[in-house]
Amino acid sequence: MSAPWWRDAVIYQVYPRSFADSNGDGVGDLGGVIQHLDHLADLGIDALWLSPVYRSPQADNGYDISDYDDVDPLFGTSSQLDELIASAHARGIRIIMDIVVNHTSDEHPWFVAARSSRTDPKRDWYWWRDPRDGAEPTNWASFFGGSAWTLDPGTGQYYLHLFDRKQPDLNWENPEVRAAVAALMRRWLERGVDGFRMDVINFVSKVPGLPDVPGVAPGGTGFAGASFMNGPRIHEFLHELRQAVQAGRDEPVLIVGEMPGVTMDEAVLYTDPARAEVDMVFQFDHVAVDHGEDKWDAIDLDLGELRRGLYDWQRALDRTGWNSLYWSNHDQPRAVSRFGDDHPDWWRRSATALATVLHGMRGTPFVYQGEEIGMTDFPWTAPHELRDVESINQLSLFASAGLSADQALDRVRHSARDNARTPMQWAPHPAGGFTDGSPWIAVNPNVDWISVERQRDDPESVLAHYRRLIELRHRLPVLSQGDFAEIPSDDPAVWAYARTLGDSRLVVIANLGREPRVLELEPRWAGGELLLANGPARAERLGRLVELDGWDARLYLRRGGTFAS
Ligand code: ISL
Repeated sequence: MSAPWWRDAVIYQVYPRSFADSNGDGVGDLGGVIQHLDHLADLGIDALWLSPVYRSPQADNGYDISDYDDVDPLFGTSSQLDELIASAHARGIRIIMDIVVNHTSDEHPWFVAARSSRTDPKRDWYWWRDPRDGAEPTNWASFFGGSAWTLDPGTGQYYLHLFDRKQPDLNWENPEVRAAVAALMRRWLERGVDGFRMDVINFVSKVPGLPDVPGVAPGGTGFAGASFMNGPRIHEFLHELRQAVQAGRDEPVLIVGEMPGVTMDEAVLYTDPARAEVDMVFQFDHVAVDHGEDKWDAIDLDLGELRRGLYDWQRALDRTGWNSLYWSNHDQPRAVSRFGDDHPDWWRRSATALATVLHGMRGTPFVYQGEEIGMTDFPWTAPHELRDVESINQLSLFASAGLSADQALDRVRHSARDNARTPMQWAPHPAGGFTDGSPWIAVNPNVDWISVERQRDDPESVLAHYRRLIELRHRLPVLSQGDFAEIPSDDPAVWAYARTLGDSRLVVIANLGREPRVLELEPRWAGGELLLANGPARAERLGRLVELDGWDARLYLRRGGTFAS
């Protein structure tokens, strides 16, 4: 059987609210995505993951869905979505829908019915509990701050929400819920989409009884991950869903599971094709390296730990299963500011070096909108600039803990999801070419020097480098299929590895820092020809001593060798 299409593909994430606004209301929309499809075709990507555009009260920017079959008027119309699917397909770009089914909006008709009475047939589609001693039934915390339980005054019971109170969790123990999820996914396949990214999908099997977090007093809140991450029935649920979604279809449907808290061992099970669950997972190890106690506790980046984590994932899924590869998405700060160096002197080279080390690995690379032009974090100066419910809740929690507004902002700025959500920088204009109106969130002031327009025809640009990496992924089987082997280096900033397939060997070498460095290679890694570099090519042929400038990154290819595996 031939490999499924995503094994040599690159997927691009569009966060529509921040991509392009076609009607001047300041919010990105489907018309804007359609207008900019040529940018994606020019980049060469294979599929577009569309963050949610369904009907939604927008409590969490669309990750709170009130109608899975309709488009929110904020983003356009259902027929525009059909037009997007057709126009993307006409350019050879597949469409991956973002499906959020751990929870719905509290305004979804299912929840409206469920809360209408304790005996409503939909009551058991969600999680309800009586108060305990007049307060929350368990000590679980919500990801967005505070308790994971909210009292429904009408029926006198609490409902569970791992995220905002406007995002009640569905009860997947109820087979009707699982059938409804499969049915809505099948309807999207009928409309022509090619796959799904499933939001926090490893949260849907909760530990029976929803036990308290040990060591946290009743009324307190603690992280209850052990009770809902990779829960007891998760593999059964995902296998059942896969069967239902794939039934009667020849073309494999891509399912990417977003899985906070997934371990490497679990990921092997989730992505083993023989088990028919999901095709790849988004793991979170490498995006937690700079978190201390929690994401608001920013600690210095340890490059060695970052490297070890990514290499460990490469090794863990080398025989069975498949990796996703990402630096950024709509929940993470911008990669060049976080893992790279966004000082103007180093910005271009660090953005391209990061791209090179990620796109050289085995797995399916994801590019988040704006990453391909090296967009950076936003220089937040005041709390009112932030829009995200998570940051806003956190600012008030810090205020209640006695922090000043400035101190609270300083704690939130590094991990604020809004860093990723400022408008796409199309052109060097104040509104970035994003809107003719007033943008819903500020445009980064560096739009005068970072934009698609400034990079489109520049062969040295970040954009051009991404284009080349994507083209190589399509062209070189060793890049899509080759084995991964670490090339050891004691220096945490020097990243090196090899990919091998048959008689081809690709060697990736990068310096993730400003200081020049030298890497001494064992003879077996030397000998390739330079294929791609992000700066002046110092060596056309890979020798044993590799001198690296600051943020230097190179790919060498050797063909016709005999390589021990
Ligand atoms: O950023 C986070 C909170 O600190 C992450 O834990 C994030 O919430 C987690 O990755 C799950 O994200 C997904 O589900 C959320 C939604 O807000 C995110 O945008 C989505 O990607 C709830 O639907």
